[in-house]
Amino acid sequence: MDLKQIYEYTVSGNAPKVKELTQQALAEGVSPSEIITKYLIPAMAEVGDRFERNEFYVPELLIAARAMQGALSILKPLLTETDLKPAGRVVIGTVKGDLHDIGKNLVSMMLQGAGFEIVDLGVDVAPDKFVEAVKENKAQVVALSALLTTTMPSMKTTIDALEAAGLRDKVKVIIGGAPVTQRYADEIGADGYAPDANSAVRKTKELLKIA
Ligand code: B1M
Repeated sequence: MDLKQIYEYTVSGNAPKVKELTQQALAEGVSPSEIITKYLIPAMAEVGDRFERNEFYVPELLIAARAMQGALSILKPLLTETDLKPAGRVVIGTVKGDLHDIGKNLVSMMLQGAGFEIVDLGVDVAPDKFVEAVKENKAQVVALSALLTTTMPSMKTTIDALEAAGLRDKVKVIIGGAPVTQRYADEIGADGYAPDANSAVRKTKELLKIA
């Protein structure tokens, strides 16, 4: 099969076709992570570029995102199949005011795939919700995602809330999302920054000193 079609049908937002081709690719032995990193992620990047060039508008974004989510719903259980003891517990969420969740879901899935136990708080998560979840779940890592420059400050507010709750030295904070940079992570006192889902796994392992 021509795997590039997964990319093309994701860009054009044909959810049934993307699902069908994903299943076909799996049947032919293509790995779930290859489908995600080589076809689905680049397709959404292309959709983003077209949006920026005013070639795509919100409806096109939504149907492309839905096509990608459809494929991810098939791939997710396969990525998380592991008999290993969890490598650690990660609380993840998109920060307050921000509703973007595709990247966050990918990071979450990749971390699950790498053996981490995930507590996903969803989108628009207030700092006190992160604090509560860290306490309740005794998490080792908090992973914060933001896609809007206007919601990035909520990452700092969340770190401040962890500090105020006396939890800051008990959890590592990793941040990411399209507008986020290493420089911003340093500025707000996060422990780590990752530009994409794969490096989020690498960074989390590095922070927890897992080989
Ligand atoms: Co929005 N949006 N959006 N949007 N949207 C952006 C982010 C934008 C850059 C588009 C643009 O103008 N060029 C722009 C932000 C501008 C800015 O702040 N500088 C923008 C805007 C303005 C808005 C609205 C305000 C539009 C409006 O209503 N006027 C609105 C805001 C709503 C809100 O959140 N309150 C809005 C709404 C939406 C939709 C609902 C239509 C939809 C989201 C659907 C959903 O998420 N369920 C949407 C989309 C799809 C996008 C773009 C096109 C694509 C985002 C995406 O899913 N990318 C985006 C343009 C772009 O990014 N080029 C845009 C694919 C995804 C795989 O990548 O999320 O970057 P990404 O995640 C990557 C990495 O960043 C990283 O790993 C991921 C995988 O590699 N990563 C992490 C992410 N989180 C991480 C956490 C980590 C580590 C790595 O550690 C914890």
